[in-house]
Amino acid sequence: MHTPEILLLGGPDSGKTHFAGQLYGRLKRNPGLLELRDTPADLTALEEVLHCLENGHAAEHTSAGTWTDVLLPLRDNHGNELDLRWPDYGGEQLLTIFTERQVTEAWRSQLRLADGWLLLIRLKKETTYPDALKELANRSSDGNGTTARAGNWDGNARWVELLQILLHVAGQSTVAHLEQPRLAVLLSCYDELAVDDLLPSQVLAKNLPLVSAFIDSIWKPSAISIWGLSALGCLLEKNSDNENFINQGPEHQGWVVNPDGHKDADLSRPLAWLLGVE
Ligand SMILES: Nc1nc2c(ncn2[C@@H]2O[C@H](COP(=O)(O)OP(=O)(O)OP(=O)(O)O)[C@@H](O)[C@H]2O)c(=O)[nH]1
Ligand SMILES: [Mg+2]
Repeated sequence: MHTPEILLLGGPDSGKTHFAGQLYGRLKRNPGLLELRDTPADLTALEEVLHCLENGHAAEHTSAGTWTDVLLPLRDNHGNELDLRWPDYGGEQLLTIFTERQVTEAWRSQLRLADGWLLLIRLKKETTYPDALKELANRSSDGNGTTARAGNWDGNARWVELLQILLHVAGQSTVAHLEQPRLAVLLSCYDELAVDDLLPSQVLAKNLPLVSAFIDSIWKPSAISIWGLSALGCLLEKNSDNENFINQGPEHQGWVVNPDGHKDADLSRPLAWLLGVE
């Protein structure tokens, strides 16, 4: 049995838990490239999320100290069987790695073992300061406008620094072009963005140009793919009672935008790409 290891990387509020719940609903009730071949052993975490979604509202924030794993017994569209351990955790853990430059043993071994990284970036929540560079070039500083930015990292710098730390811990060099771990970037909550006709890779390059350039310089083109992900298709709050979720079921909500710009209801596609399933 093939048991690939993947690592889900996403900060607080990036959509990890809702993606996990929606992926589970798809694999179970409305499969695409990947489907469940048995009932996973411990379902509590995923069933809870799906239960909230069936009632039309959002699930809880995952508490900072939590780390849970669910073993998903999967079958691909060629009948190959694989077991995938799907992690979920409080997104603050990823921020702590960045702010404290320390990783726990659990994180270290995950980073070293993983064949693929699934990186969730919710662009709407990223803070960048593109005007600051223009200001620097155009006039001498009069002190205005600088206080709000003082001490705040630009999202570009934060992600690049975090990726460098993670690659270092994983034992990967940042001078060779990487083939492993494969990297799927999921621009989460894609429904929140005005993307016009841009491809997901262009949306990343427009919003976080330094992150896009860093990824392109480190990974081999064949080892990266960039997707839009809207696991829910819309925002759900704790007190929502969304009728589409209640009447049609969560397994019919949400979509991805493939790297070629094509919209697809199969939420397992980025995972299938990461696992090498075509
Ligand atoms: N618009 C939109 N909102 C979404 C989507 N997926 C999740 N959300 C919302 O984003 C918020 C955070 O989602 P979570 O899945 O809880 O995020 P998380 O990464 O698990 O966050 P932590 O548990 O804090 O680490 C929730 O309020 C969701 O309703 C989506 O596809 N579109
Ligand atoms: Mg969560």
